[in-house]
Amino acid sequence: MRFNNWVQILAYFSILSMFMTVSCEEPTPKDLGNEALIPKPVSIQASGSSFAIKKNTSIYVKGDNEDLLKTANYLAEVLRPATGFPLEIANSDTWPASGNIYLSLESSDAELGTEGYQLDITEDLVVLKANAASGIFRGIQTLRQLLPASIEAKAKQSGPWEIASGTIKDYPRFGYRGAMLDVARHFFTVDEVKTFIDYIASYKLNTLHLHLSDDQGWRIEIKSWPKLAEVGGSSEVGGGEGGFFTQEEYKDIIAYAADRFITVIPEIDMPGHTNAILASYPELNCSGKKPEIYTGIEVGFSTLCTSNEKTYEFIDDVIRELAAITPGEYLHIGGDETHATELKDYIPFVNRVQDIVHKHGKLVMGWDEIAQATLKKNTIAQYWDSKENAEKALKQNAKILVSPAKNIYLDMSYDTTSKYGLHWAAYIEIDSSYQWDPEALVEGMTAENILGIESPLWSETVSDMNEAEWLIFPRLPGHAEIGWSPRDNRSWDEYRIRLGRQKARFDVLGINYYPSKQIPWAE
Ligand code: NGO
Repeated sequence: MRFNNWVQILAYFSILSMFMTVSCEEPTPKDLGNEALIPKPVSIQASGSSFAIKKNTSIYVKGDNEDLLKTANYLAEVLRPATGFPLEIANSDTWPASGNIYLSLESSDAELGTEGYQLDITEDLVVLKANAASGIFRGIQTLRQLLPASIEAKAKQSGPWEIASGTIKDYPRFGYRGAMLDVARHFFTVDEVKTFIDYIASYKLNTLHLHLSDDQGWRIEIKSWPKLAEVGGSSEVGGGEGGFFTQEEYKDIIAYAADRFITVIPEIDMPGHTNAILASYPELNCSGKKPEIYTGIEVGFSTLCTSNEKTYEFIDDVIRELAAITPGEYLHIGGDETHATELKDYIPFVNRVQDIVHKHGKLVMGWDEIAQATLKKNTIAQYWDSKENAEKALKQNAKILVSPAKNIYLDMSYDTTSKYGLHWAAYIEIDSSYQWDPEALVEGMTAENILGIESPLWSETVSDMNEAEWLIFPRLPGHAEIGWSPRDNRSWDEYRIRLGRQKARFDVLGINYYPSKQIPWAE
């Protein structure tokens, strides 16, 4: 190109700069198919462009469904800190103008069920549709992961806040996707439990199992047996001060979880794992003697006195109070490792406790040992160790919650150098925590009789959430994918890259994750 004078040169550059300004307004091309989403959605169709959240973007909600409005508020709260935008919420029965986000419960797609969603992202709009607010909530987690990791920051960041365009249709493989937190071996505060809830919510889990009692501590206020909290709550592994949740605090945890479409299942472990109960009420011990408070990590040495009627009065009171403050349908009765209870006493005990739980309007869940008893209708056996027990449960037509220790226990160390964790079941590196399938573990245990999967975090070796994070991350995202994504869509070689790209998110959230050498962590 030749310019004959300065006027021509100026004209050329001013036209060029005008063009460049306009092209900056053009949507950035982006590939939805290349986003590092975990769990991996059922189907993704990329359309090569993007939507940008800007300062005047609003969140429109169709209809006046209260739960839907809650999800809109949740989304706004997720987006406001980092964007610094107001993200107002408005009601609209028609599609909003360009530049906005639209949440609607009019999906008319039965395949999505109650937790599935469809996300349609164009240059103009983000439309998130589902059959229920729980589906919208799960879809919001996808939207979060489609934004830059800095969206997770608590203070304003520079953006831009672009989301790759296309369509995602997504729904879970299993209806139950849970995690368990052992607040008994070490006590975790309400805020720490809420942090855990936020972590599991971000990977689309829907159940929090709280292990509320064990030899080392009792963690829930029971008004009719006050010494449980006073005495039983005063200890933990290693001799720390322990703690317990008041019933009000417990309700607060439940409400926080419910806002994230997560159900809480409380566990009172019995007849074993009961030293803290016996130290609070020695009359429940067959010897009548008060045992020493226990702060070690052995298992299988304690038992409630199964032949004493007082034991069943005690259980009735505890279950009654707990059922009254627990909206979910299940109560977990433990039942594991009862080496101090004879089988002839254990079986009638489990049968009777199931009746007590039913009397108070709840269904029963228990560790796989309970399958040695007669499982009542709808009782769930949680398979953690014994295939034989899982088979016994299947023979009784019970459903199984899949939590095999050697695959999914979050408290297993990664390798011999791990600073936290136990290794009685296995060392579980990221590859082995991801490369297994719930339907390939026990003969006859298939999708029809699997309730879902759950990742237990036992807390013998971790005393607060920061330490726990090192065991949770980065294994939990892989478990979430096993529970949510179609089996045939999963491959370790591809997953490890996606996981590596979550690093920026872990960093922004300040998560103390284990930087496994198996993962290509993306800078
Ligand atoms: C076992 C045991 C727990 C331990 C855990 C440690 C079950 C169901 N009972 O799992 O008491 O804390 O292992 O990994």
